[in-house]
Amino acid sequence: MSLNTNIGGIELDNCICNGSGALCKDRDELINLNNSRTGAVITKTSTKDLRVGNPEPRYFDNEMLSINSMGLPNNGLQFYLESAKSITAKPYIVSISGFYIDEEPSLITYIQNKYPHVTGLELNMSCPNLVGKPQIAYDFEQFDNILTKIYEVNDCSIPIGLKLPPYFDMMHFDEATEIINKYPINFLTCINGLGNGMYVDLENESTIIKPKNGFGGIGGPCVKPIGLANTHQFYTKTKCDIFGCGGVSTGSDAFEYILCGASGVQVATQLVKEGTDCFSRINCELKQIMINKNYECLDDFKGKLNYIN
Ligand code: RRO
Repeated sequence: MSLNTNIGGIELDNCICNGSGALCKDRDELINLNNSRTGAVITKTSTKDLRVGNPEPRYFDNEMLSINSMGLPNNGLQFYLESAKSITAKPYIVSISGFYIDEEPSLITYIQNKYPHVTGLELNMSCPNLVGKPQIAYDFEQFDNILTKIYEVNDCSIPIGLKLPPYFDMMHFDEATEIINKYPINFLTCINGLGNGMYVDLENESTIIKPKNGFGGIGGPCVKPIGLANTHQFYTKTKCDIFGCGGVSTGSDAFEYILCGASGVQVATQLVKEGTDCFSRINCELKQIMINKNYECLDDFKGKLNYIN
């Protein structure tokens, strides 16, 4: 019985990983992840310079959802590149803001030459919380232009993935797919938070987070159906491996994502709630489901979703 997998050329002993943004910003958090059962260490999305992010309160969660407007607080790309040496136990995937890559696309060559300990890159094309900036992958022209630039100026021997926003319309799935399929992208992470949701604090008759008058990215259990749908759409429409993300709290959530075509899953809201113990728990729960169903490896059920007729 094994949960090992390969995502875009990155070999993982365990298909259950942390999602970018959750407990992966500072050195202690990265070391904690290195010592945990996560299959890979994925960093907070990084920018050129350190950012403190948006004013607090900027995160809230309950049993149904999380809402955040962190505003990309991070220690700057150089910090995450230098931290690679400390991540000795598993693959290390550095998340980079799509806006930063747009400004300096040759960064990818620089990273692969100078930081061989970095295993892969996840380019964030979908941050919903930057005041005055769109989510890149909703602006198809900009999305395509950035990818053109990336593959023009780099040979991209390092595995590259894109973190996508959720799409809701078949036309949008088709448009995004047409762009993605033009480039040798190694993996997709489906999905980032649902942009610009709102949670109302009934007792105080107010918003629950401060930035953008309460608008924030929604994650947690309530987004799982959207994450599953996006995973399955891109599984059937592209050749990219997929990290399923959005509402993974249990082994059965992970199983559902893999059934929809994911090669691995990322845990974000649940990681914030439970801490790094969530990885071994979800790992055990997934293995138990596989034992009950007589499956020995992920390929026994990956993408094998039945359509009822
Ligand atoms: O930092 C954030 O506000 C943030 C980012 Br970069 C992201 O990609 N997704 C999200 O929900 N929050």
